[in-house]
Amino acid sequence: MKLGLGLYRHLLKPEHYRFARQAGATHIVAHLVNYYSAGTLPAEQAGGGSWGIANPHLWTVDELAALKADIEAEGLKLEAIENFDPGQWYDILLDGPRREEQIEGIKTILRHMGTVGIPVMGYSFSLVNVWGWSKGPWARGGAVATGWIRELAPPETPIPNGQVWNMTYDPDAPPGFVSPVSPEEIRRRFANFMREVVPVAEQAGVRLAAHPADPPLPVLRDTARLAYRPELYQEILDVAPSHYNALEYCVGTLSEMVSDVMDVYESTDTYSRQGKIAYVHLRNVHGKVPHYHEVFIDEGDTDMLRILEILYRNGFDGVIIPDHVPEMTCDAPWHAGMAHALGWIKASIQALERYCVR
Ligand SMILES: [Mn+2]
Repeated sequence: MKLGLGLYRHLLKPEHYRFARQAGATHIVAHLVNYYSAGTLPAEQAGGGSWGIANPHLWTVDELAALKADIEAEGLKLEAIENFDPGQWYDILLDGPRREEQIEGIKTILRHMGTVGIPVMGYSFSLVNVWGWSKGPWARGGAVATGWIRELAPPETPIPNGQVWNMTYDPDAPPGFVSPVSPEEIRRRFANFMREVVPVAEQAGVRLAAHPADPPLPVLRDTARLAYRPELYQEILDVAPSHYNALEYCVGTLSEMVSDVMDVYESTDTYSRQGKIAYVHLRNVHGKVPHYHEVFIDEGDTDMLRILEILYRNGFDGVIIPDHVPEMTCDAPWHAGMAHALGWIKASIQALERYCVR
């Protein structure tokens, strides 16, 4: 099992690569979307409005190769790109008039990634993306963390026209809202998308890796969501069975799910046993939707060492990154929070490799 660090676009700089390496990471997961984030989103940004302007630009071979070279120059490997830009695929999500053109765009991106040698593309097939988070001093010692608490979320308005994934792709869109999307309809859109792009992912040698619905609610802002219970993750895999149709396995989101079929440990066993986990987001939480908040990795409801042991015993050999982390009280809250999580994961991997027989 390998330790990685996820970096938002504004953090893709040599000093953050060096920070990752110093903390013992060997791999980077890079976000190229230009959403605001300093590790966690401020509540006012998470709750409403737009996070920014979506960008339809298709990442070129040269751009991706330069990113990879910069990361390798600091002694690390680029494991994955995380998230398509809403500008690249809004009409795939919305089933709009530019869908065919944008499907070709997604295929182009996958081919470019294959050419450069980036093994994984993480994505989240959702119209809403994350929404309605709040922040509070909810982690150990009053560290500020993200949560989803129904009473603290803003009124659940539909998605305004011209927006998807909390970002604006058309500032001149007419007033009004995106039409409601049923569970059958979101499944249909997803299945059609996967049937077209998975063969290209196979040719390119790039694994598509699906994030579950975050927060894991069945419907948000009038739009149905895909994997909001652990057992529904299987539907994502079964739509287009392939090694290249895999999971961006988010332990925190799975811990937040309400299910009487499968808990987070059974889920981790089920999907790692199938070899379907491309990489892991590791974070701990307290509570479940619609009332949970994030905490430090070594507190909260989920026994993270047990999760890592299941992954290890099932032969998972991919990258594990901390997800968002609580902000520690100091001059560098994000760095301290990340360093704490990275150190904890690194020590746990070392302990499993030394003491756990598989
Ligand atoms: Mn996640």
